[in-house]
Amino acid sequence: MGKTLVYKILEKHLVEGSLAAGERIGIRIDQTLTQDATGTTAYLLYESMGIGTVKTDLSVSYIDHNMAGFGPENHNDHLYLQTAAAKSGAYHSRPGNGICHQVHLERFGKPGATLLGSDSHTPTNGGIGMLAIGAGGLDVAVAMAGGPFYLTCPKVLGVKLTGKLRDWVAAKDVILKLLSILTTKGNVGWVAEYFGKGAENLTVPQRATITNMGAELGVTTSIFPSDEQTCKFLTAQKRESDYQNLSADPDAEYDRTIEINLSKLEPMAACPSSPDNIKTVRETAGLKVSQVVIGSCTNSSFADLMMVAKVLKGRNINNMVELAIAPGSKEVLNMLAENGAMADMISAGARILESGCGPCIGQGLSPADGTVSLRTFNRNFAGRTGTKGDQAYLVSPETAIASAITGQITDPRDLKEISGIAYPKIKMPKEFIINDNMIEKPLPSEQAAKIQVLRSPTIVVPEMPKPLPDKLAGKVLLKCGDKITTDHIMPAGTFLKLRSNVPEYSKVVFNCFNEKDKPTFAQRALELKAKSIAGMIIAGESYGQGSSREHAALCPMYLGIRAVIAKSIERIHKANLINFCIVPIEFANPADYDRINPDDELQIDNLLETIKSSKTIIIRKQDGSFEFTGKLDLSHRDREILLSAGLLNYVSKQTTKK
Ligand code: MIC
Ligand code: SF4
Repeated sequence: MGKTLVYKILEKHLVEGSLAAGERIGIRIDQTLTQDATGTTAYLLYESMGIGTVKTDLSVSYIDHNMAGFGPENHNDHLYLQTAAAKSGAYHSRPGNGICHQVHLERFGKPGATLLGSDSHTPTNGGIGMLAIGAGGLDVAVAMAGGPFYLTCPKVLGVKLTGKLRDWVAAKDVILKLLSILTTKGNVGWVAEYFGKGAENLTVPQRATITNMGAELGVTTSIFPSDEQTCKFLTAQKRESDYQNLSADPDAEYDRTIEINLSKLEPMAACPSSPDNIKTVRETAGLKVSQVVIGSCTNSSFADLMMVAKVLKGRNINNMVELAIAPGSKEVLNMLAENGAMADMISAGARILESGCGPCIGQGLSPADGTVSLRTFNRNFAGRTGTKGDQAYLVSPETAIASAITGQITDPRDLKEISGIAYPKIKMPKEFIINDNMIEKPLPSEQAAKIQVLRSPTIVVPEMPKPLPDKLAGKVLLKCGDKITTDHIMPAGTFLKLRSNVPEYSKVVFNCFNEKDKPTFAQRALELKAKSIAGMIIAGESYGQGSSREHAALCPMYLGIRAVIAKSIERIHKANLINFCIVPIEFANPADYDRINPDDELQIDNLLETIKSSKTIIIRKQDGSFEFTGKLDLSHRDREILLSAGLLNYVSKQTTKK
């Protein structure tokens, strides 16, 4: 039987375990990326390992999330990361240089290599044929130190693309279509591998839009073959030497195959408030729009923004719409500035934002109350825009710009009829303007060793977990429903700047569930912690969806949370819980969820022995009224990490042993 591309790359990088779906495996990581919102903890933890120079082929520290600079925190983080990266022999992409995934695709992504990034959209680089995986910062720090990355050997979903996208139908519509089929839950343990004639027709940035939003499916990663398109892109980036031809064997067998005919697709929209709440744009057409934001790591490439500029040229945006555009990288911004496209956007009334995450992570541009905001982003979780009760729709740049002109959700295929606008075909440039002056290169080691790391008091080394007790007496601090995202657990927006200060940031854990004039989740948790009672969380399906932010484990750990009992837990979040010594338990019988209430006092006996060897765990109510069974779906290594009081302790134990 022929091999899938995923398995070919895994095989080349395997350092532990055997390549069979469901087995726990360890793989060598060639490249890592961190961004500032997860990077400060990653580098603090990396520093505490005392490794010195990174052991990967290359590691890049990016600044793209926390850039607004209200107060000194952001700039403090930037200086810390720049000096910590220099000291560690890593590259550093300075603020303004662009969004990590876009810049990585342009300047570093390499077909056939592995990339581990402390951001859930790291699979964007699957668009260039990398095996690119998102993880918590601590896992990335371990990879920087030369440690393998451990994962469940995935099942491979073959996505066969046939046909060709029609005018005004975009790569975004492909992934929104797939989200309508697969939804955001139930895809843990899978990788999506794209192939077929339809895939050949897509450019690397189009492919990257698709692999980017694989994160919303919850798959481990997504990947495209490396072919002529990849070669063209790398050549235009003056990196043709990084090219190699890679694809699945013609007789490769997939665990499941889905076929999408690109010729039959139409513009789609993810409606509030989940990326899988999909309708066709036609179905939502006519809804009044007040804000349109184009950008994010999903849709801010040169071709995306050139198309937008061409539509805007010589026109005005609707007078009731605010249009903001954030180019994905300095490279894109430079190209648009040089060829005049930027002037066309500005003249039409667009507000140009700097190259960074910006509104995608709630850093400004929150929409007005009760209004519709159209975004080319990848996430529209409730409140992520910074407005309570927001109505954010996720669409392609084509749909976004059509709607910015008409003032209502508009199928871009209707633009010709409405405004006489013909589809602007955009050709990929033969050469991009390359200027890496905002990327600091690693220094020779003697110079690196002399760097003084600048760490201001707003950057606090996080406390590490205490060992688990053998008898865990706890209380249910929160019972929540299905699809609780890491944005629910650890809000970003105005709180994002607290990322480097766990005691401060912890005050807003589960902030969306806090009620006015009542003690907050954090206050209740700390009260229990003071009495040495463990906090516990009960949740429904797909707990911890969304981002890789390990603060969604680190901050609850700081507040004394020791167990999460859920119907199911998403991959990255589950790993983060284990890394910070919170026991992830899944209900053996999901109906037991209904029998537990907030404030119930629960107890687990023989916890340590159970973690050591058992696949199930008994949890009982302390009043003796009821007991139920949980599943412990953990690898041997996961168990060791929990028993060692977290990943950092585990790693230092391993190093001492050696
Ligand atoms: C996101 O899109 O939610 C983020 C912000 O990029 C996160 C990382 C973070 O929370 O810092 C992600 O996707 O992992
Ligand atoms: Fe940044 Fe948004 Fe992409 Fe996250 S999803 S990396 S916040 S642009």
